[in-house]
Amino acid sequence: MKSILTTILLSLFLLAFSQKNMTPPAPVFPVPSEAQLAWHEMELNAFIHFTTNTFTDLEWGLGSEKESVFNPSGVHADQWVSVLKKAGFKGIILTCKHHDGFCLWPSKYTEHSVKNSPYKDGRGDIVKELSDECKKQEVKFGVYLSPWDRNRSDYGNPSYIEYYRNQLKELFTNYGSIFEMWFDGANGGSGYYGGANETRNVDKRSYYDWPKTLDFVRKMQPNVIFFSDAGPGVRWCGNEEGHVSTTNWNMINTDTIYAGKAGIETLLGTGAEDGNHWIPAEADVSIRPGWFYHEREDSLVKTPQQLFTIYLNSVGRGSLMLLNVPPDRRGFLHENDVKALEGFRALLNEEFKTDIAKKATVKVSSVRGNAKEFIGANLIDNNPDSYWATDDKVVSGTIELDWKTYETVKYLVLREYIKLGQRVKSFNVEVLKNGKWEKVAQETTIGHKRILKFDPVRTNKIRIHIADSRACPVISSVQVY
Ligand code: FUL
Repeated sequence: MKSILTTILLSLFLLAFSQKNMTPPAPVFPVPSEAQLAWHEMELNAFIHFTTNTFTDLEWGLGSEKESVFNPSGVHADQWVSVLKKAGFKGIILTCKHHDGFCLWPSKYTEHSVKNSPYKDGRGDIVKELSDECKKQEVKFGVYLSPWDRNRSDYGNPSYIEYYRNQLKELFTNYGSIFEMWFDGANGGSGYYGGANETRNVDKRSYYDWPKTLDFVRKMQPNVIFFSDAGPGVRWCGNEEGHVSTTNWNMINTDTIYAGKAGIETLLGTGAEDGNHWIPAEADVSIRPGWFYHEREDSLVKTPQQLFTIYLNSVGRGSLMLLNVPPDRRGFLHENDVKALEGFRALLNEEFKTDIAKKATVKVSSVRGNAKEFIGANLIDNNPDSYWATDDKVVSGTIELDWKTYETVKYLVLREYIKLGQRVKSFNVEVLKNGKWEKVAQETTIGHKRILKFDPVRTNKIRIHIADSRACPVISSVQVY
């Protein structure tokens, strides 16, 4: 009887003990919102730059262009979406209004729009055509509405802000769900301004009254992600070449930055380990030298290899690649751009074809509470919701993958479980070569995804050593190609 009682007590004690250790790691703040998590998962988004510039061969229209210059022989939004979707892009952001102020939808607040152009005899609405097509082909739709408007006579006055908000209302109530809203930091300077032809500079910090404008939009669509230099949804990465820093924190201190502030490019690329808000970097880049279509750039379309390098330097550093592919005057994505995108997709498929981590034996230095919820095998189980974690006080650790035979290793892909915050500060990678461990990488952050490319190496063991972390490391996956 006594021994039964002892057994029961012991079991209860063990149960309580193991329950305690099964507790998942507490989040390290700040953490991403649901909408930001969904944004991270997209990885590849496309930009469409299309306006009067496509026909005047400019990059920044003055705002004085006649509506009649906007004259595409067609608008083949079905082709834009199908080409981009096939290449793996999950969302498309359209320049509904660029700096020239010309609107691709028939806004009732201005005459400077498609409604006064020859396109469909003024009955066209390109925002509708593209958003409908996105819905049909299940690609997310986003909008770019330039805060700077070189056409408006009242740009610089309070009434322009009301105009801008009225336009946001049109976009956010008439075209279905919008996943991202792009607020370009470029604003203020010379322009037509309703015939004034002068230079106008606004106080970028206060003129737009962003908090109020964003609240206004959130009331219409609460899940929208706001892009601007400084967020608050996602931040600019500090350059337009499609790369973020190798150290890339998803956090940044919002009290030190604002949209349009000069000299913050480096900070935007790295983020800040002690940042008080989760505002990940988005890497915007064009497939051509310019953002708008120019025939003279037909031979300058980036090659699949260049696009792949951009992918490694953006997505592969925990960021998102926002690639601009501008339609031409026929309203098509040009054949050269389509070919480059097909080549890019083929390269991605080829380089990341077989994940050899799946057939490896995983050894880890320690497991949180020795609980099966947090074991090393979770790293290769293809389940984004499972992860390997250590005990709270353990902020370093090792993951080793062993294969039965020699393999050629070219890429290592790591992911942190960012729902609980970004943690890893420093790690290195070694491979076993001729019986000796050889260091092939010394790196800092991981984040949503980190892809390391090596000179192909033959090995049967790879070891990832996390040297330091803001709290116990929480790693959701390891892939090897
Ligand atoms: C910049 C703009 O000035 C370019 O024309 C383009 O729209 C790019 C995405 O953002 O700031």
